[in-house]
Amino acid sequence: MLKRLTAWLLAMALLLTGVCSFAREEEMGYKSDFSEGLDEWYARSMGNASISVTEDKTLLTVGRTDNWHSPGRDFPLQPGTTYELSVEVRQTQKDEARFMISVAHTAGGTESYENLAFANAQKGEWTTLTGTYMAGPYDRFVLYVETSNAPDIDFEFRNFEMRGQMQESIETADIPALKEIYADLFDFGTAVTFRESTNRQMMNFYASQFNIMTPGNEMKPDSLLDVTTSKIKSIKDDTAVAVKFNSVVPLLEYAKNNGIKVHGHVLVWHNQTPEAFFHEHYNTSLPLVTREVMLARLDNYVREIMTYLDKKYPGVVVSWDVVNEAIDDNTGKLRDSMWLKVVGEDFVARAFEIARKHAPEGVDLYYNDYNTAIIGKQNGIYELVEELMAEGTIDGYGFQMHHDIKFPSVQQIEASVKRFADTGLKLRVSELDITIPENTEVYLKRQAEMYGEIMKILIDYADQMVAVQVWGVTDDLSWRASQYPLLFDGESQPKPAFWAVAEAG
Ligand code: 9MR
Repeated sequence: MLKRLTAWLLAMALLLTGVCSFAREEEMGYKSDFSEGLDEWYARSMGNASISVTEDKTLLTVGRTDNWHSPGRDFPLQPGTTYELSVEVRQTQKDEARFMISVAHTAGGTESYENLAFANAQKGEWTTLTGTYMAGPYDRFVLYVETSNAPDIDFEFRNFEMRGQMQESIETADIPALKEIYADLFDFGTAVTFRESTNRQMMNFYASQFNIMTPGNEMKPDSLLDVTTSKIKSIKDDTAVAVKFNSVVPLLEYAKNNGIKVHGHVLVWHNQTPEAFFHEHYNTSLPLVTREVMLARLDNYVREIMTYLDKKYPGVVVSWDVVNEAIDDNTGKLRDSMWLKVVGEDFVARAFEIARKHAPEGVDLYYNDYNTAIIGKQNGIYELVEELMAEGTIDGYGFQMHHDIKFPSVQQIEASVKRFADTGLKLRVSELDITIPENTEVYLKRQAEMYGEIMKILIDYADQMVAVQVWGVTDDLSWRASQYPLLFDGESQPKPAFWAVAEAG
């Protein structure tokens, strides 16, 4: 306690003395300059063709026999950032030839391609190609200039330009860290989306506050299930499943390299799950698969995910929402969903059984839901959780806690936390945010009070509370941005809510 108080006082002192800044903005650009040589351009996929710099300081490519025989250059592009590209090309052998700027990008060792800018170059005329490219989730980018209908012409280019607007600037006060304030009680975390996960400055800011992160969308079935490859695999075996991780890799990499824990969200959900998952040969025009095929697919899906994560990111993903939001708001029974339709009433139980079978030891499995504070729904969730406890497959319950300053009441929240704590399960708050109608001083104060009151309740249950996570960091990037629900404002400055959470700890 004394240690925490000292840290707090130190942090307050720092607050008075300075600010630290996280650069969110940086013009990044490149313009080719062949005055000293090839400027790191090289002959890529070139057969016997070759490149050289001409007396006029242009880059000349000769001896081509295929459209993709082209000069290329590596660019350290930042996934999530948009780049403007342009180049001037000239050829003297055909009346007209079509040119493209393309990118060869690599993820997990596999190279793939996109064509980004196009123009037809008339014989002997310098022609400009322009285009834009938003860098995807890849770890290597080679930009190159190729043709699409003139495999054997020589050509030259000059003024290859690339401009990107990297990251907006973050200046935030030097404030105490929630992850440190709460270190003796539970992990403190946030949700992070792909765009944020590819912005190093933003991630450094987040990591200064939080020690556990949930991908906001990037571990949901519509991100992880590779429908195209699954379809191909299903020709031989309709239970086969292919998965892909490209949109969550930036977060996993950051987490692995910076000692951040990741909470997996979510294996089974009625939302953000491709309809094709439930159909024969992953083809929505064909009938639904049988229960047996669906369970075998789920088994393969979960195994593939757990195996990949355990191999590439051992210990990083510490827990999973196995099933999310299965209970209907009005009836308190299972909601209508494809899972219910295809697998049947026990789909939640089967999902936990499968997850338990494949999860590495020590990975905690949660059922996650919202509106737990509302009694009808709470009863439904409670019954479901009890069934899972009877099967011994569940480790904990996750309260989403998407609240508003008017609803639910703090008493309702407390009663629901107590009820689930009495089960003896582990608990977590997975998606905390509190909306307000307007961004005014009065509402910000009320919001701060509610955050503080909720934190006091959660602290009372710290023995079972494993983690508390807000659903996003700054109001402008929240899923409910128009209702300012988070701890930091759109300028990344701590709000009264932040101070209330910090003070409660
Ligand atoms: O934050 C997520 C948002 O970006 C998506 O558009 C939305 C679509 O389903 O899902 C949001 O996350 C939800 C989470 O997965 C489950 N609980 C409710 C969250 C907010 O809608």
